[in-house]
Amino acid sequence: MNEEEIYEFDLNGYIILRNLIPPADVARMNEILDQDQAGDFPHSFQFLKLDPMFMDLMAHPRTLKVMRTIIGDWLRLDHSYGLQMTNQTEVRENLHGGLRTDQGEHQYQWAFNQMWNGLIVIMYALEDINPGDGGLICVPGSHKSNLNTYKPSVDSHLVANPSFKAGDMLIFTEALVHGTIRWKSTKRRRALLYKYSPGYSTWGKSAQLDQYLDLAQNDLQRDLLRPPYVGQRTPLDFPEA
Ligand SMILES: O=C(O)CCC(=O)C(=O)O
Repeated sequence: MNEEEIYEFDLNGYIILRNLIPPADVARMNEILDQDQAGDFPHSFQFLKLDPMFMDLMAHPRTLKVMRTIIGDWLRLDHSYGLQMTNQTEVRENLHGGLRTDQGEHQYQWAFNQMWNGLIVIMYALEDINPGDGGLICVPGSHKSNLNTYKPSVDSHLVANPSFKAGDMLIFTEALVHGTIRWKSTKRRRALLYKYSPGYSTWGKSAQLDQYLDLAQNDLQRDLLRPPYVGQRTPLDFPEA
């Protein structure tokens, strides 16, 4: 991340980076998901096992470069899932997360001239999200809020509904107050979420990652699937971005 990007992430608790997934790959991923869902349209779904391209995305060199700045050299995949909605999808509109919620795991701190984070979300859009479409909402800057007993209402002027295009990624810290509102567009929402943790911690049950080990195609992918530990942990061998 360059200084401008770090400034933006520090200021807001999230940032959008453009053109991560080429259009042909977005189309192929949508095809694979449509085929797998066979006419159903679950709000949340699993996808990592469906095709090697999803494992490749987990280890995307540009993504890992950004994660290195945000989390550090010792990082791991925590869990992944997809989200999709239509304007018929029932949602409990909400804001959740925030600094030191979830047993203190969601963290955001600067020390020794670098940021320190807990669970980080990468949300890749597989369909465009236009202004006012709904879906993900957040309170920019709330990852540094000093009042953890208060959350604004979902329609507060403090709440943003970021828009970004298919193939772009939005990165946010779970220390950011965020949530979901109803999807309003006549087109569907679909996004892939990959969540990364520091190498020493886990949010999900880390044994759930074992099922993906056989699908890992190289040491980098295997290293991303390691359970959390500290002693003798080696940093990732980061690829050229
Ligand atoms: O994108 C959404 O609708 C909500 C995502 C969310 O709450 C999360 O990733 O923790």
